[in-house]
Amino acid sequence: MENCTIAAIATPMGSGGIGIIRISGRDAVPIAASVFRKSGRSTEKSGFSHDSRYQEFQSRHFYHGHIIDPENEREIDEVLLVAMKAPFSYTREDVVEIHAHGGFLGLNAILGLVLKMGARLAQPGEFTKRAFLNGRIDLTQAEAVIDCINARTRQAFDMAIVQMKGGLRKEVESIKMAMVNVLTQMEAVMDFPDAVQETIEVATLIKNLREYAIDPLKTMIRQHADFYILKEGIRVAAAGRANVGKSSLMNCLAQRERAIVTAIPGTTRDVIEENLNIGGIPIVFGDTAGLNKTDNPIELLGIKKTHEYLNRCDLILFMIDSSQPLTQEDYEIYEEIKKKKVILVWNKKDLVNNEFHMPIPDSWNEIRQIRISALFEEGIEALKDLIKEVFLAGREADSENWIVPNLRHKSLLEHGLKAILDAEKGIQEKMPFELIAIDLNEAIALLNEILGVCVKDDIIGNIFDRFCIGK
Ligand SMILES: Nc1nc2c(ncn2[C@@H]2O[C@H](COP(=O)(O)OP(=O)(O)OP(=O)(O)O)[C@@H](O)[C@H]2O)c(=O)[nH]1
Ligand SMILES: [Mg+2]
Repeated sequence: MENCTIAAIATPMGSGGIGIIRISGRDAVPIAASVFRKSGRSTEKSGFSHDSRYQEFQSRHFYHGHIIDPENEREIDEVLLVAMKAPFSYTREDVVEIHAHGGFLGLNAILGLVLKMGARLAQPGEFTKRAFLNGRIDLTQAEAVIDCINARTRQAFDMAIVQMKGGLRKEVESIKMAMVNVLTQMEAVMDFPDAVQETIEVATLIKNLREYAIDPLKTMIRQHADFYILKEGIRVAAAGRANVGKSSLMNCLAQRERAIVTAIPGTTRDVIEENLNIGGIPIVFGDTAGLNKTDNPIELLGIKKTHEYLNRCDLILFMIDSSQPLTQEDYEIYEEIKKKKVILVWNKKDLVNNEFHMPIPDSWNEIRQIRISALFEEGIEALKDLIKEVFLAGREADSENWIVPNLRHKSLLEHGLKAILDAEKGIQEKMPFELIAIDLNEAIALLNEILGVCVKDDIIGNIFDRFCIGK
């Protein structure tokens, strides 16, 4: 692996109490030392050797001092510096963190000096990539780091933490171990066919495969299907004709005046999005333009955008004004969205008698319905419960069992399962053990790919590209 020293600002851009510059690699300590003057030390120039600079800093001790530009002795900032020497660091390389004042210009000036002294600017995720390549974490744990940073709900965060602590890895390793055991038994048969063959019971092999590999794999695949949504979230849109109360509902859910509400039809033009947490599901909620017949060119542009947006949504809240008869537009909207997941939301229930039910076409009765008043914030909690119900169908995630594979894992788990099922069939049909071993070895290779063993560079590249710089 490339072992040059890398550096980046590890804290977010913008102003804050402190900001951290992180340096990792063989020369991290001497590079940091060359721009740092410990408190209490006179203006001596840092003409030390690599080794003496290295020894100057004890691992995991904080040093107070100043960042000095070695070219002109100009003081840049008052900082704390900590060195974490290999292998006891995030990357397993020598790592130095400079804790400076948080402000883009100051941090950038320090980073500039560090780069001038020989470090290279880190790419997104490069610190975590080094932690992975140096064997400190496996690929599932590296993926969990990005999930943890991006988590928008407590549940998503908890899942990321479980994975970061190796939850998924342990599960995958135990399945691999089960297959290695079966393979070992089978190899013994291949090596000493006469002596051992009789002693291996086909039923035992199959029982072991099912109990320790097939069932756990199926559980993990199901966990993905059931709870992946809590990790990834969904896109929900409010759709309907003008003035039915889409923006009012958006404001209700966001608990702030996110969108303009007026009694004039065609108020909303652009799609307005808001991040929400509904029952633990991360939701991007989109308020859309009313789907009306209009000649207004601006409204028409909004309507075009709305059609595109609805197409990309996981759930559509089809809003109807309870106080008015259905119109041709309502029917047309239903026809457009009926192939998607839809909840029929009868808004403005405050304007009608509780007993009143607008007649609707039979086919509409198949979709879930709810009555609300966005203006008076009535029925909103029930609507949130219904959204959760539509996606989780009453399944409550067991917080101690937050192992939720992502799409990449799921696909490998499915292929692995298929290979093991083939092996199971092979055993049942008393096929030659060599052939069964091919399937089991393939399954092991697929599981290894989840952990990042022998995985292609472009896959690793794709994963780390999702990171931010400095992580
Ligand atoms: N009585 C009553 N009025 C409501 C309710 N929800 C919205 N309204 C009113 O209906 C009007 C239109 O509301 P909006 O939220 O702007 O409707 P919209 O669907 O976003 O409209 P467009 O953006 O024009 O498509 C406003 O005067 C709201 O105050 C409700 O539950 N009850
Ligand atoms: Mg609106």
